[in-house]
Amino acid sequence: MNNRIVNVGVVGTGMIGSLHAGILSRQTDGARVVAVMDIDGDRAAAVAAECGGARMFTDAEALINAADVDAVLIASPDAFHAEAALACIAAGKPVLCEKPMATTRADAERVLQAEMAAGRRLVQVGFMREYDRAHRDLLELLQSGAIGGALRFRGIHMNPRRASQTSIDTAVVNSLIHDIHSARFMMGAEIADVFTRWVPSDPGNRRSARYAIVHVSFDSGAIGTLEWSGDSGYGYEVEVEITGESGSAGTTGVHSPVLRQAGARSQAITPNWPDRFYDAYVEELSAWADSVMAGEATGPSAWDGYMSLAVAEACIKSSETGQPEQVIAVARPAMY
Ligand code: ISE
Repeated sequence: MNNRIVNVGVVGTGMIGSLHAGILSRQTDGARVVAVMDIDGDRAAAVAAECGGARMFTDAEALINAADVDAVLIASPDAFHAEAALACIAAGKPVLCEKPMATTRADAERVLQAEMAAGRRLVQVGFMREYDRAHRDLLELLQSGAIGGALRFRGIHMNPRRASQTSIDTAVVNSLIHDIHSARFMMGAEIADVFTRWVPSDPGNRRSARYAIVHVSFDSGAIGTLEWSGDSGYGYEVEVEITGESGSAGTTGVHSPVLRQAGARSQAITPNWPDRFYDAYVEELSAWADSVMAGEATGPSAWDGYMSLAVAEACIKSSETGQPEQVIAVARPAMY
């Protein structure tokens, strides 16, 4: 790495990969995109051109091991995240791995163990809500003691209708995993057990998911709910509300101006997550570039990636057994 700018390789140039590549090229002072990988050559070529002529690869390992790539951003489909993260650790390269870090607890544990064997943090997981102004302000308020100890977490995560039917397993691992992480970082506690209830989107397919509520208990004694919709019918919204011993505090999901007109009071709602969290992605990427430059990963860690999958696995088990389920996880290693 020359010591002024981080040369990034982007694995996966779909919706989130191209969003990251655009922000890294245009809005992140300390980074530039020098390589992109996708099995879809046209998509890779379009993103490479937008990044000012990045090199194109069709093989993730080749990009990860390329000598001119200092750090890697993994934005391929979820099932490929763990192997790519392991290849980055083996190459000793810092990596921002989109969530989920893996699709199973066992694979997440492989990434965790590999990073521990490397002896230093290389992995940051893309839980971008940690960089969202509304979430940061709320966390600061909680930490100031303004509402006393937290008793209850409520997460609300409304998605517009998804392109294809989502199973409860995918809803948890791909989407509700954000709320699992939010609950952990906002409450400063681990989730100990979960109970999943949901409404199928297709009455003929019990495991399809339209709306889910997961009840959680924390190891601090607090309780909570994670509410998720795969078809809100109105747009995209994420909110957090925390009840404390002496008050309650929450984010507002909607930031647009209040419009009073023609006998109505209204506020526009963002259509989907790239609009709602754009600023958070910009913050996340610039913090990541700074951390790569400083030589030490910061932000959501491989431990967060692992724990979120341990909770996700318990949520899926609960959906199968119809009972509350304990979260099974290794003890938190000293490195985290
Ligand atoms: C997507 O992958 C994201 O990460 C979004 O933040 C989330 O809201 C959406 O449900 C996911 O599919």
